[in-house]
Amino acid sequence: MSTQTISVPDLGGADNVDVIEICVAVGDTLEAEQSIVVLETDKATMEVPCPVAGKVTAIHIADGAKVNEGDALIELETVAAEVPAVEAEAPVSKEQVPEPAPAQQTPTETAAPAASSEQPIIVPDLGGADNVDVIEVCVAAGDSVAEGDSLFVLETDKASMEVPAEVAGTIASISLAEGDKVNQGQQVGIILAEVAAQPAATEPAPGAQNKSPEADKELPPAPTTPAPTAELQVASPAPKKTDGNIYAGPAVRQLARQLAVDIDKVSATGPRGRLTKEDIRNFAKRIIEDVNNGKLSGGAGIPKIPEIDFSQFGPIELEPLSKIAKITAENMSRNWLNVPHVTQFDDADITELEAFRKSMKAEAEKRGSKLTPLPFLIKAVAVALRAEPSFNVSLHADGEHKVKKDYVHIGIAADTPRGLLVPVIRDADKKGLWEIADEVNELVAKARAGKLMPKQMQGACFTISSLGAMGGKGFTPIVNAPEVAILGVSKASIQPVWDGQAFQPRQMLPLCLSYDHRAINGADCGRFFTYLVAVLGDIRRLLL
Ligand code: CAO
Repeated sequence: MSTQTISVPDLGGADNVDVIEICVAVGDTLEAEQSIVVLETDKATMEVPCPVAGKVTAIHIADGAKVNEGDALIELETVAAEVPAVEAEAPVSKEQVPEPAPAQQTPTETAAPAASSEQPIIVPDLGGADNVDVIEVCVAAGDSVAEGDSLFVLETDKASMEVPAEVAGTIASISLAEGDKVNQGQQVGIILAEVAAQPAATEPAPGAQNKSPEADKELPPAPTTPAPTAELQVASPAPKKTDGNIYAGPAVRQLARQLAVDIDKVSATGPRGRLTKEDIRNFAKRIIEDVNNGKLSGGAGIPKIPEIDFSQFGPIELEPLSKIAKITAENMSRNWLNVPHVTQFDDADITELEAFRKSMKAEAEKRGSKLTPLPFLIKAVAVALRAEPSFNVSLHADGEHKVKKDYVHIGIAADTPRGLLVPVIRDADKKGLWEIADEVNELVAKARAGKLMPKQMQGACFTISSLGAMGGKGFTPIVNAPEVAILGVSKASIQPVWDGQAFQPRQMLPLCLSYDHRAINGADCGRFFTYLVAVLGDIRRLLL
């Protein structure tokens, strides 16, 4: 047994390289080639594998530290006979990490591209790795690229690398897709080079761009420089972050793939905005928790509505959505996707109700009030909720319980200049029609003046959405979860109603009752709705 110090290998001239992940802990038993740390420069990430098997007895670096070639990484207790000259040999996978293309390390100046400005896009030297995964294609035919812009990203088990454009120009073709596998020397596209802008283009490296696959075979043997050098050099001289704006090392990507996590959606907490394995695990954990808590259900995987440039069809103007409109849109989508809706329709005969209401008009004016059909509806719904309490519930977030409510608060959908607001009439079952009418008028006026307090919009058991003043024969309102039902009110009109002997002209009010079928079944709805229609048909029942 002896103790060996494993140090940072040749970094190809890069200084102060970030340690983005330490893959081992004291006491770990490592196999040869097992990753010790992940390092990252602006241009590439790399894993440093352990050259020999052994047991970690000390770690000399911390996550986020900066290291240089030769810095001690770990102490390893090894069997003496197996120990190679650890620091002399680069502790890097020789197969999987791309090795440098010598000419890329020292680009040579050449003349501008010749008459034909077509430049093939060639897979560069991959250090002997075969069938390397294309994990991202950053360009499409027709795209303009600057010299050094990333064209595509490759990944082996140990490293990821961005392949840059050797010349500025336009992508004439790119025959790559995410998930393809490529090999060194393979032509994968063509760039139409900007001839004038290329007075001194970089000579394509042997084994890199502008070179036929055959030419690769004549390459000098891969230098003994360790793979990290290769990777750092092969990467783009002016790289973009991969995956949108996210840096993610190969180990992190691999974990993300295993957990089916889309790394574009994960917030990075690592140094310089880098994703860590912990970020991926936390993201996956949060999703699982949300699913278990019922916060995340339907909606996942629903294809997005495509973005369209409407100006191609005619003149347009962009108007920002108000905050209320955005919240409403979010709530509507959430409720629409989560709640299995059923909407039942019926007409209430409000002939007598209307006769009574009209008879009270003068008195209402005297009181400085206004009596529309709405206060009658609020009162009737409140009474019906008491009579049929199966509607006065919410589903508990734990998915195991119903919350039965011993209070009756009714929300009123109000159209305001800022958007839809729903003030709440508290304890509507205990209030008289005048009180309800006054409260509605006051709350709606406040809503339209933007003066409603959040508390005045909370706690509703049930919502009424009245479009009666505007018209329409019926609609299917969306339940305002966690409430379980909503009443839509359309425009009353005189209809011929058969009384058994003749048609009578009756004032009929079309009603639409949407309910959450998880909480309420059809029979409950039938009872509640019949009761409500009966109360509206004979408002003396409000007294019972
Ligand atoms: N049938 C026929 N006439 C009706 C009616 C009905 N169902 N409901 C109201 N009316 C009449 C009223 O009686 C009033 O006429 P009079 O002054 O002659 O009595 C007139 O229409 C205007 O009423 P109103 O709109 O001022 O008052 P309201 O109490 O009926 O409604 C409010 C108040 C706040 C609900 C309503 O103004 C509103 O904003 N409605 C829109 C709700 C909405 O946007 N819902 C959609 C939400 S998404 O599901």
